[in-house]
Amino acid sequence: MNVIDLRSDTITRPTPAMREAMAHASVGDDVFGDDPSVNALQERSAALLGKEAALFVPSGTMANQIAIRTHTEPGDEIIVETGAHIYQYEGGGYAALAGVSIRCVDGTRGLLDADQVRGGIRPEGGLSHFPVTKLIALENTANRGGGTIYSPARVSAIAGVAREHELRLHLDGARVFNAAVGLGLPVADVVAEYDSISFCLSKGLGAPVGSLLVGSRPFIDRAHRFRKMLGGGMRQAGILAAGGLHALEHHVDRMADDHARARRLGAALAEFPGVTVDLQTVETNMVYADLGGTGLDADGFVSGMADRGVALIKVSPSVIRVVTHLDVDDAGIDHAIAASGEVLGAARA
Ligand code: TLP
Repeated sequence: MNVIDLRSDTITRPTPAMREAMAHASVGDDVFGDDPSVNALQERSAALLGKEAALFVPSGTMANQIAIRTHTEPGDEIIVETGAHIYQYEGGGYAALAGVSIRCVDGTRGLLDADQVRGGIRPEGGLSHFPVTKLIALENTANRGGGTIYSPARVSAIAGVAREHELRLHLDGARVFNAAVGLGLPVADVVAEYDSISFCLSKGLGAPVGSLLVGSRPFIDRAHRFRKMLGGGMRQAGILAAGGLHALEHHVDRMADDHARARRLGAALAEFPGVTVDLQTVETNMVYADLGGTGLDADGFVSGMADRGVALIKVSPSVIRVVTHLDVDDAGIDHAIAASGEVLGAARA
């Protein structure tokens, strides 16, 4: 059976044209700084984002962890929204690798506002009792928020608070190109206020491996040392970088199709009795649906869909997530909608 895989946008396989670009990539030893394809990808990424420099790393998790380590010292504290990938899904790396604590702040639909951020900043002084707030890390798009987008105005207000308190501002931009396409803005405008940005080639952009950490030249120079420390120096990584360069060239604008498909799927799911979808959160390529009123839990729905050739994931006992991407087309979405109807209909019968 040809499975419609909606578990994540990380599951895409390289297209024939991407494989061609990768097969012919010029390579060298990147630990010596000698890989022309890695160097080209780093330069292209920095230029696209309007920053001085970039560093190619194996994963989004490593990019975030290097950023945290580079911006902080052990005993510092960082502020994130409670659903943030950095807090929920990176194995506690902030504590283990950087020795920092996290202050989680509840936002709305995964997004913080300036007042919420201000409320999370530790007072200065205080008889040395408090950890030192050093970094604010936002996520755009916000995965657990539903793939929601920060407006530039909201980011500017938060950046103002950061400046007021001399804090650094990092973006977990695993899906920042989805945000840029969703906003209809150049990605440089979306990231202008941040001191550092991580973004992933291996999600909506459809490359097989790799992420970039982007920022000022001194920041990236320091980050380079931590990449080595974590074992992220990858030698002839130009084969991977070539896939990334191809993705930046050919796979950005097409994300609008993924967003339209997610909206169509979200609207269809919301029509089924007992299913709740907050359609305001469906701004990019994700849909979270609560099956609370259907008589079926998330496990039951996931397994019924698997029987019909549709893969998706459970995120809580009653909530499932679907993600659209390069490897799913309109017919795949039609099939997923029809399969949902069958599974939910069978549960009611
Ligand atoms: N997200 C994955 C899972 O780990 C949850 C997914 O399927 O969505 N930041 C954000 C916002 C992410 O969503 C992810 C991956 C990462 C960072 C980490 O990227 P990788 O998997 O490359 O380490």
